[in-house]
Amino acid sequence: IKPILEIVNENEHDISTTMKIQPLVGIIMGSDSDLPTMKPCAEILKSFDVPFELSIVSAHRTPNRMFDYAVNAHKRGIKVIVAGAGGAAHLPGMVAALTPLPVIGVPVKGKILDGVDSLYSIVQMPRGIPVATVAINNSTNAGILAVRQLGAFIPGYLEKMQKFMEKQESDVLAKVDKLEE
Ligand code: RP5
Repeated sequence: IKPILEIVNENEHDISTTMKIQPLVGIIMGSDSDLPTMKPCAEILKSFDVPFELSIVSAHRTPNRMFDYAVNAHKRGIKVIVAGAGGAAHLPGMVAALTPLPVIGVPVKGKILDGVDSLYSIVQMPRGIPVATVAINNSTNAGILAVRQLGAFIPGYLEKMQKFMEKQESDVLAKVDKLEE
C-alpha cells in the first residue's frame, strides 16, 4: 500500500484521486500511529482485488475533515467504511452518525488500557446508529467483513469469499492430517 502520509499529502481534500479506479472501501484511522494495525485490512482487500482508499481522519484533531469525509463518502461511490481508532475512539461512531453506509470499527490497542477502552468506545453505540465492531487490533476481520458486504451485491466477491473459506478449511485439515500421521 502507499505510505499513508504520501496519500494524505497528495490531495487532502479529494481522497478519491489517490486511486485510478473507483474505491469501494474507505479505510480511515484516527492517527498515523494506527497504520501498522490497519495495514492488514488494506492487505486483505488487496488480496480480494477490492479497490480501497486509505487516509487519516481524526474525530478530535480534524473534526471538519471527519464531517466532510463521512457526509460525502457515499456520494463518491464508497460502499463500506472501515474506521480504526484507539483510546477515546469516537471516530467509527461519529462517522456512522453522519453516513448511511455500513461502518466497521476497529478498536486499536493503545499503550495504557490494552485496547479495552477503544473496544468499549466503539462497541457501545446507542440504538439506531450501529457500528459493526471487530476484535481489538483485528483489522483483517474488518477487511473480510467489508468483502462480505460487497459480496451481497457483487457476485464476484461472493465467489472469492467462498474460495477463501474453502482454502482456509483445507489448510487447517491439512495440518490435522499432518498431526495424525
Ligand atoms: C486516537 O488516538 C488514534 O486513533 C490513536 O489510536 C490514538 C493515539 O494517537 P496518537 O497520539 O498516536 O496520534 O485518536
